[in-house]
Amino acid sequence: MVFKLISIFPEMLENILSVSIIGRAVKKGLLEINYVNLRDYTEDKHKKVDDYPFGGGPGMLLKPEPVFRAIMDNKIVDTRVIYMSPKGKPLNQQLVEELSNEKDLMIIAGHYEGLDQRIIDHYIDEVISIGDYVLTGGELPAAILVDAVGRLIPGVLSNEESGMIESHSDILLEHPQYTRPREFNGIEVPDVLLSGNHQRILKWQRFKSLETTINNRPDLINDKSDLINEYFQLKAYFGQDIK
Ligand code: 4G0
Repeated sequence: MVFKLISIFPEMLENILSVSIIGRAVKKGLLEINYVNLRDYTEDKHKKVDDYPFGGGPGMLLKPEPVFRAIMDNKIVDTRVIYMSPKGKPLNQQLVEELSNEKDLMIIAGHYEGLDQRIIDHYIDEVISIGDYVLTGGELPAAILVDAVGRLIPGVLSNEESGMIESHSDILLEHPQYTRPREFNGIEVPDVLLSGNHQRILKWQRFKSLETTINNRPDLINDKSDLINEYFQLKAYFGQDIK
């Protein structure tokens, strides 16, 4: 899979994406990431990329011509062109999975108040938001998209790491996990996990998944009365334990 990232700060993206799991995948040749500097597509001597909005208002916009040239110079027939903006459709694991089936993704990282609408309407396939907050630029959102999509490409995660594929696409959040030592700063690992009773461990993990989801993401569970009933049953069952 090839990613083409268009930005006025390509070094920022390269710094993030050349280390850790994605960096390793690039070195292995499983992914290719092309960093495109938008300023290379200006034609004036000041390399100007931004301008004031018609009609007034705060902030600046990216001028359309350099963005257009950068897109046209780097896109091939089946490139899917994505623009990161807080006004986009929310990114979720389902969209990430869909994008992981593409062979060529171009991601435009906007700045200032964004892009001229003519570029969005005519040359962008998809506007995507990583969440309901505003950042100083689209570079971090672009890096997040590359990470989320990249880790689904076969071979990118090791056998150990790929146990974690899906997790957020199913209904419940994951249960808490513990590793050695058994006692840390006087805090014990829950007894049930050391019991060797596999049935009981699975039951406790199910209880904790339900508890975490109800507390942190009630929207994932809303009007699923069967799950709420199951939670209270398990809470009563584990509640009578001596700690
Ligand atoms: C386009 C994406 C880009 C428009 C980009 C800002 C958050 C996200 C940018 C704006 C970004 C996100 C209208 C302020 C650059 N911030 N949530 N900043 N406006 O995905």
